[in-house]
Amino acid sequence: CEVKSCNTVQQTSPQPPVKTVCLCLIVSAALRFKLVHLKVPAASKSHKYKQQCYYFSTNYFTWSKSRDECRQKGGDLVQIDSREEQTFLELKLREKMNNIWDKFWIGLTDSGKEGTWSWVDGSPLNESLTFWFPDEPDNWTGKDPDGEDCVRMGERAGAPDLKCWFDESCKESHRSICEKPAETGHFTLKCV
Ligand SMILES: [Ca+2]
Ligand SMILES: [Ca+2]
Repeated sequence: CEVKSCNTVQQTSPQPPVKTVCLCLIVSAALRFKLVHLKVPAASKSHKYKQQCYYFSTNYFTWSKSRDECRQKGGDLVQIDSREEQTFLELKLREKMNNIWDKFWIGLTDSGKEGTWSWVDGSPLNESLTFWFPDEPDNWTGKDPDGEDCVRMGERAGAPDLKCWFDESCKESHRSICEKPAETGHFTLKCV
């Protein structure tokens, strides 16, 4: 039953049966309730994509402090598991950047063993699914003698073939992308 068809019934018969009116009122109320719930993710700072919620922090923190912020929100720094996910994030970051120098930490690091990249959940980086900017990672020691063990992404002008990962000193301050699974609501998956 759609509200539209209910209205049609009401228009064509001046005194519709009570049962029809009641049913229509219930359906309209249910639809309104659903719409209110659907607005929740859009109103918050989180964005839902494929049953995951993403939070784009506006704080400029070191990699560790950024990770702490994500964990306080019940998630962790983002783990990128597919080309689709990288595409979604690469496009979304372009909207989120307030400044040309805005970059975003992701949950990838080689701080455990130099050159061995792993995600924050401990899983190894799939070498056939990487989006390194050309000539990265280079573990450059020019700025920080400890080298570069944390990864950031985001190019306001877009990245050729989505390749925008740079290894950088974990002590640099950047914004970050947090990720957590969407919670199952009554009508829809919610990002809270
Ligand atoms: Ca490194
Ligand atoms: Ca680098």
